[in-house]
Amino acid sequence: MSPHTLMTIGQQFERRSWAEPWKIKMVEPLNIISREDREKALINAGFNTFLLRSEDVYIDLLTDSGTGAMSDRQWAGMMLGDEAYAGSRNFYHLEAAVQDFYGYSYVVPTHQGRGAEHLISQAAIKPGQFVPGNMYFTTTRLHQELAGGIFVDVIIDEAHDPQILHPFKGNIDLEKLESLIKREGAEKIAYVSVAGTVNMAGGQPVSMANIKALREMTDKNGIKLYLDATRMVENAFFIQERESGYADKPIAEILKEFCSFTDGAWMSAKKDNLVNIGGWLAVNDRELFEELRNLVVVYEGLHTYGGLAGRDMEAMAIGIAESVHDEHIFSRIGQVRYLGELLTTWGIPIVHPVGGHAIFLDAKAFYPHLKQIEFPAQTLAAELYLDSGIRSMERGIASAGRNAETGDHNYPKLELTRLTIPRRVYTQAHMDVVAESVRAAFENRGKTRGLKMVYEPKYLRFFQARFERI
Ligand code: PLI
Repeated sequence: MSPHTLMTIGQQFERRSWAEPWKIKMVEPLNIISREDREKALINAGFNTFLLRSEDVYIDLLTDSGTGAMSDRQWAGMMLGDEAYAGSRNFYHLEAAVQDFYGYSYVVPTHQGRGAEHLISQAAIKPGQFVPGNMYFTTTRLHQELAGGIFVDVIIDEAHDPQILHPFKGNIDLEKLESLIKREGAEKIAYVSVAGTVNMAGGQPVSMANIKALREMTDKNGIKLYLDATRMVENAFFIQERESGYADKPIAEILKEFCSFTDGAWMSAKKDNLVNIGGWLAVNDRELFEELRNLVVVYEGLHTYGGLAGRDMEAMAIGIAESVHDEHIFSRIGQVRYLGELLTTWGIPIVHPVGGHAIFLDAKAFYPHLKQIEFPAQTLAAELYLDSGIRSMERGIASAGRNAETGDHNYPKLELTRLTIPRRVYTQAHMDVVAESVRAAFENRGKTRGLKMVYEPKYLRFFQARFERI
């Protein structure tokens, strides 16, 4: 990795320090309950942070999904909701924003990302086809499997190692993809599923060179290439920072260039697009669009609202435009990096390089005495909550679920606890508090016992599974 990639945001702006490009207009008080009450709340929640009540949480780093703060302009846009069943003017604003900033021709709104994943999976996968992707994401893979697809991980090997410093750890390994195409035949590949950034790898980006090469390979074989654009603006930041030729290009330009190499995208607008609810699906193929537009009325709502209120679509259209401001994305990733740098200074094992949306604690390195089946990452999430009321999320064996064919646990190489930073919500002082809590859990690590799973639902088990202390 070049030294350039390690520059702080402040250095990029050639000033000593940097600050958020906004000021706070409204505040929401935080609640902190006693350690004794946290112990009770954790037991009631079956040691699963998804089952905690938010009023029992102090700093909520469960997810960056739908937890961001909207701007005054977005809130003003909410008042302009056109709540017509059909043809809402806010839909046309959203459509224009996706076309302008992402460059796709046809847009279908959905209630959130998984609604869009459902539609594209149903429309583009025939049972028994393979869906190669750059590491799995929980809901994405499940919808691909429910449509009869077989997910194949073709991310570069470096992505599975928390310590390797590779500037684009989200890249697809072209040799792995080529050998899958050769082995199975191009007609057995539904499409290539590429996510920028890669959530489960630590928010790691894909390079422009990689997407260009992917486009060439898929074109040569007549295969479609679809993008999970959920955090693609953050991906564009890393291209600007790390890839030669992009340092002087605005984020908006990089985003559009990247998307131009793909045939379409699905979006959880709850992340990059700065809204509390919403999603969309966009493609360039008219025929596929007709099919998606027909499917959306079955599962989400009419094709001009897709399960959303008009006001939600207005906020999304405005959020899209705000999300590509260079200052916004610098400070967003800068805050994540600030937390990462603190933890690294204190010798706490995290995934490197620090990615776009979260710090991923390496729970295997944290608790070397725990076997993976003792749920080290789930344990660490529980310990952090106990220590300070901070809520994080398991991204390890519980999230990885079971093998669709054998029913065995999947044992991912990465066993991580995610501290996910909501956009425009917390200050650097909150990050200090979080870092100190992680340090306390780290100092206590030798005494920590693991967990056993005592309840396991069939789908996406990490959301609702229950655990007990061993
Ligand atoms: O939560 P949804 O249904 O709006 O979006 C699903 C989804 C799709 N792709 C990616 C990369 C995601 O990260 C994602 C949702 N992520 C969540 C909820 C998270 O906490 O990371």
